[in-house]
Amino acid sequence: MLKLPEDFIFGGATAAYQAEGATKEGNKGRVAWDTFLEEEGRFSPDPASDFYHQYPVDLELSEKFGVNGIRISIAWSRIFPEGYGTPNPEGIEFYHNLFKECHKRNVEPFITLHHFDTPEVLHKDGDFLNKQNIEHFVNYAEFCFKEFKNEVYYWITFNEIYPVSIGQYLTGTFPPGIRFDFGKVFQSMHNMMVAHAKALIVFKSLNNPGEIGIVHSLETRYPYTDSEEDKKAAHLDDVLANKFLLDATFKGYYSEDTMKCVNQILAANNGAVDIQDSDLELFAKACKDNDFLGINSYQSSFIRAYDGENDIHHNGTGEKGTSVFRLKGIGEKMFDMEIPRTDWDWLIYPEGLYDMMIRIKNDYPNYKKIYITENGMGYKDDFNDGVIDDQPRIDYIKSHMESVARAIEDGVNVKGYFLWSLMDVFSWSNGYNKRYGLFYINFDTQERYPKKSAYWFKELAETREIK
Ligand code: BGP
Repeated sequence: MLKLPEDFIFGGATAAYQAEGATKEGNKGRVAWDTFLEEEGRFSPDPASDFYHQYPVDLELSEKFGVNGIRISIAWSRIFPEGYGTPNPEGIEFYHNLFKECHKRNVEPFITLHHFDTPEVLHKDGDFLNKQNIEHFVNYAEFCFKEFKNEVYYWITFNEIYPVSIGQYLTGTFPPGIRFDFGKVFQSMHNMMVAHAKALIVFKSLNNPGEIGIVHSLETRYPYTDSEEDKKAAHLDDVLANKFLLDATFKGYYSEDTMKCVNQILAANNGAVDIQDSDLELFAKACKDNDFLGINSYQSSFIRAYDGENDIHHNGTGEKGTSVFRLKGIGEKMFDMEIPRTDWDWLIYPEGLYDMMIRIKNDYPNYKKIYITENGMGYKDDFNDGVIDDQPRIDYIKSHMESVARAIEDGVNVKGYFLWSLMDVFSWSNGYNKRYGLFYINFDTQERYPKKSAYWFKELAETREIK
């Protein structure tokens, strides 16, 4: 039986916009998502999990169920409603109280500065395509490093740069809803990496106690068959989703192979990216100072060669078999395979997580340590008189935990695992029926109920044995 190390973090993950609700309280500024969701008319970000008011309940439950770490993000627009300028005392006080409660419950907070929710004023002005917004982000980060230095030890600059950029400019599922603009995808990823490097340099210059890292969505791409065409397609998709960002983070430059693939993708899609020498100087300086890498991983992809036009259908309803993801000049994601998948067509393949950790150790040996900062299973939970039997989720977590334990045995320095999500939360493009939590939420009453997985997780955290 596999066992996890003694100092391992058994965490739960959340994000401000998906958990807090209260989008109009406490002088919070608007974010682009507010308008986007209003216009779409499918779901509302209120009440979400009402974490803004319920956090003492969630932290008490965390302590009771062995959860000793929590990922929380600060809503930038609670601190600076317009993105910059005068800070908002109510927002600051809210986070002081929240972090205090974490410590009271012995739940270590890991704090993300940007989890998809740029203030609307800055978002309208180009979000991270506009270099001025890099400076606003770095100022906001510096403010938080100083203000919360006694309560926060672990800092994360960005959550998932790749999904932000493709959501905004490729699939159109995130505001501003633009599709198939590869130039903007690469530019926004690059500029966010510049913002990360700058924030990291500022953090180190303050000499605060603490650690800083970044969370990337890192999911392994495999060729659908052994053919050279499929291998090439999988490699191009890997560069787009993984290698471009990993090179910037840990090498401090984009390798020759990475740039060759980027240019090929851009040429096929009439796009361009502007990378300045001064940006690369920042990367070179910052790449040695990442204290940890956060890996978010839910699925793996199998890619087949494809020579048609861009074509995407986002399965945001949980209607199995409706996903389409074909990219011009790259390849096509295959869904209908002999591998189990969720109702949202996410392929359940824990080997992909193992392979990614081994790859980091081999290709980016200066990575220091890894936290699995998100992993979990979206599932339509059944609620039967307060009993929620989510055995498929337990099987999912167990198999991924086994990948983590095996990677540790094979020499990868993994220090913790954060389940997405601690309690049920609002899902950006899937609403409220895609549940992930250890704790079920009745979104009408905001009552919490531990699922079967919560009891399983508690035993895991107590024994550290994966059974
Ligand atoms: C990650 C995000 C989370 C969360 C999760 C599940 O990409 O960091 O915020 O939403 O995915 O995704 P979804 O809600 O789309 O199922």
